Order: sequence, then structure tokens, then C-alpha cells
Amino acid sequence: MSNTFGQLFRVTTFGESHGPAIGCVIDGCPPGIALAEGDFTADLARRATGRSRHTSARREDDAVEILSGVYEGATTGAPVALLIRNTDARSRDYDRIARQFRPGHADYTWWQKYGTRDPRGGGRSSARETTMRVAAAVLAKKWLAQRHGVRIRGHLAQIGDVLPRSHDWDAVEQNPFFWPDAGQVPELEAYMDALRKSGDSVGARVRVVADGVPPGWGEPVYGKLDAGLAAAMMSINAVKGVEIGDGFASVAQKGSEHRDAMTPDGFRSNHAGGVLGGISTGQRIECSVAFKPTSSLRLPVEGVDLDGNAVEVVTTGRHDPCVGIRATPICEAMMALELMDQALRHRAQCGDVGEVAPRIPAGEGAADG
Ligand code: EPS
Repeated sequence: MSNTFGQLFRVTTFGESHGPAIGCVIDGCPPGIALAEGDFTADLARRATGRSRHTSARREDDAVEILSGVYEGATTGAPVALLIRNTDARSRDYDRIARQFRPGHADYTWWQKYGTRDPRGGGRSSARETTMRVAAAVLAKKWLAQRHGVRIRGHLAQIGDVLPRSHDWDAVEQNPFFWPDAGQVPELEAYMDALRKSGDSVGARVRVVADGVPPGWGEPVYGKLDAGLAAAMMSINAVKGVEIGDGFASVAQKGSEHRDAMTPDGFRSNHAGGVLGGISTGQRIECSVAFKPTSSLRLPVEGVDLDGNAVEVVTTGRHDPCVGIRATPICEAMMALELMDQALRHRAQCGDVGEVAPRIPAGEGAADG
């Protein structure tokens, strides 16, 4: 089972949704990063359940204990071990479906592979696991910002068929949807209230960008930055698609339209999403991630049980009607972990090369939209 992300900044997560705790060990963390338990609070709260009526009602404190790797307020280079105790698991919610497979859920494939599973809260396949990705990324975000001035931001770019009508980064953190158009928030609240009452769920799209990434990060052939980002995002629960730059829209474009003209004053556009040949160009890194609708619904569906009998599956308990709503900080975290790993790998092999050509400014491709 693969529980580790990264080659040089290696994050291993452990724990189940209804086990005593979840945690992670970060190996390869550079020394000297200032770190206190309070540093995790803001990002973990952005991802957490129970903070608005539009997400699962489970209420966890998500209080991080630093068990290793920090001395006198800074990382030492030793493994950083982080632990969060689970305090609000309600395992009886899962009694009814412990011997059934939820259609659209990993229950079935997990059972076929391992012949056993922890059905409480989805066990290891629960979105609870993403808490530790966000926690580990706090360190990566800090280092990337301090050493390279990299800034990673995300927002919800679609819920069902609703698209933002305008874009304002300042609005994103002011509403429970990470939505960039404050004027649309009442419409989204009504949409989500109706959806929740109907018992159904819906998909979503998250956009995540990184500004300030220098040219040169990412390795050609098998270690490409865009390939790493795709794998990072695809490892998040419920992700069904990832686009870099224009992504699938590139299919209908002409080469003369897609290529990003270069001038000494800057790039003219950013269709590439900041990556060429798997290596960063110095432009904004643009990534868009598709989340499927949550599969745990109280609406009945045809299913089978462990013995292959036909059953009607009904899932009760506390579930997200749109798991994509909480996914913005998770996508930011995976972007940070991938960039951190690529930065260290670049430094390891090419740290002595320096910048051999004049840097092309991000230019029009970096408009703050
Ligand atoms: C989840 C189902 C729910 C969510 C959980 C993810 O679990 P439970 O039934 O135990 O409340 O609350 O999300 C979290 C606990 C979290 O911290 O993200 C699932 O099926 O993935």
C-alpha cells in the first residue's frame, strides 16, 4: 500500500477516520523552518468539517501535536512527526453498511484487493486522511514562500453547473465555498440547501495556482512537474480529472493560438499553465481539478452485499453534499508538496547551474485573475 508522497520531501501519512488518531511523518524536511503547533490552525480549519452547514457535521478540533523533529521552535532536519487525535467519530453510523458495498465508493475495490476493510467512516479511504496532507503542506508552503517567494492559492471554480461570474481573490476566504464572486454566495447557499434537502450530492472544480515559481523546476521524461502535479491531485479522494494550463481545451486550439509568445518584457499568455517539457517556465503554475459527487447518499440505490446478494443501499450519517467545497486547501497542499519536492530535487542536481539565460518575466500570463 502506498502511503508516502515525494522523493526528497517524503510525507508518509497513517491512521483511519475512526481510529484513535491520524498522523504523518515528514522525512527530508530542511532544518531551520520555524514551527509551532499554532501554525497549523488556519489551514486545518479551512479544510475541516463542521464549520458550515454545507459540509459534513462531524466536529473535530484538528489540534496538531508535534512529536518529533522540532527543537526550540524550528525544524532540526530529523523526521517531523505530527499527530491529530480523532475525537468525534460516530462508528454506529456505519453498522448498517458494514456488510454492503456503497455504489460509487472504494468499499468494493478495497474489499476485492485486501479481502478485509475497516468500514468505520471509510477507514483509510476516508477524506479524513487529507487532514495530514494539509498539515504537512504548512511546512512546504512556509519554506517555498521564505526561500523562493512562492505563493499558492486556490478557489472553487464550479459547483455543478454554476460558474463564477467574476473573480476577486479577496472574496475567496470570506465565504464557506472558497468562491471568487461574493455576489453569488446567496445563490450558492440556496443551491446547496436545496441539494441537501433532496439527499443528493454534486461535483465541483477547484482551481489552484502558484506564483513565483522560478524557471527550472521539474524533471524531463519521468519526473515532469505536470505529471507530478497530476499524480498529486489524482491521489486526493474523489478526483476524476486534472488539467494543467488550458488542459482539454488545447484539443480544439491551433498551435498559433496555444503557444505562448515570448518577449524580453514577458510572456504574452499562459496556455501552457507554466510548464513546458515538464519544467517550470517561471510563469504562474495553473492547475484545475475535477471532483466527482460524493457517493454516500441517503437516496436508495441498487447494490450488493459481501456475499453477492442484491441489497438496497442507503447511507445515513454525516456526509458532504459536495466534497469539492472543502477541497481547495487540499489541492493547495498537494501543489505545495509537489513543488517542495521538485525544488529540493532541482537543488540537488542542478543547484550549481544557476540561471544561464535572462529570465523572461511572467508578463501577461500572470494577470492576477
Ligand atoms: C467522510 C465521511 C464523513 C466525513 C469525513 C469524510 O465521516 P464521518 O461519517 O466519520 O463523519 O465527516 O470527513 C472528515 C472527518 C474530515 O476530517 O475530512 C468520507 O466518507 O470520506
